[in-house]
Amino acid sequence: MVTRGFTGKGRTGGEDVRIPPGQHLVDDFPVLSAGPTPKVTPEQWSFTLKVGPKPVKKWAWDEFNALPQTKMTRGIHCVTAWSKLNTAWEGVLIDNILADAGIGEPPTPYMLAHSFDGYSTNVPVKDLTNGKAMVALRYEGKPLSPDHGGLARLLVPHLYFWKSAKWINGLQFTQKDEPGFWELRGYHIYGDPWREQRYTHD
Ligand SMILES: Nc1nc2c(c(=O)[nH]1)N[C@H]1C(S)=C(S)[C@@H](COP(=O)(O)O)O[C@H]1N2
Ligand SMILES: [Mo]
Repeated sequence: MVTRGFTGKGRTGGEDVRIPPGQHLVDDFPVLSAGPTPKVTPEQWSFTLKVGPKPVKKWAWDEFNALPQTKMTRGIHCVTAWSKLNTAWEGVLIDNILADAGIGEPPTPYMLAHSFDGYSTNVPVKDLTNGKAMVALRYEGKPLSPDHGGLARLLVPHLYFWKSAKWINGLQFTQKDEPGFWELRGYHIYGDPWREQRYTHD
């Protein structure tokens, strides 16, 4: 399978240069974590795809890195009101993870992302597929730093950045839209920055 994202073409590469309502631009890259940064070595790292409770495929670090890699340059929008445009990422599209697991039609409409720090977040499958999201392995040409989710993080750039789970270790198909860490603590179940879906009742 050949997939290709936007490859650093900046403003002609399909990047949306608007900023969602209530957001301001920052030049630095803030770190926001609910707890300490987990230490995960390549030897300890693995990624598990589950359908409900049932594991369907598990990749070791080397196996995961052998999957097709795609570049994606996008704006990111944190619910604490900072945005950053044209951030350049590289990693494995969720489409390519599902394809490698032999999953054609998604078995359920929702997914939960799980992380090494116990964090989780829910995203509809349609927001993860068709080139919309990836498990990012590189940022601005370099391996992800530990504070920003290295070795690997989810990147769902069109939703608020809490949906982009750092230190991801798996994706799970769920029958229902099951709230994750922040969604259980008052944040919006979907989190569209363009509609300012910050909190549960927004
Ligand atoms: N595993 C995990 N992922 C996480 C978080 C976290 O605490 N743990 N925080 C989320 C929040 S609220 C935001 S805004 C972004 C911040 O990512 P950054 O630290 O790379 O800016 O990560 C998200 N992913
Ligand atoms: Mo956040």
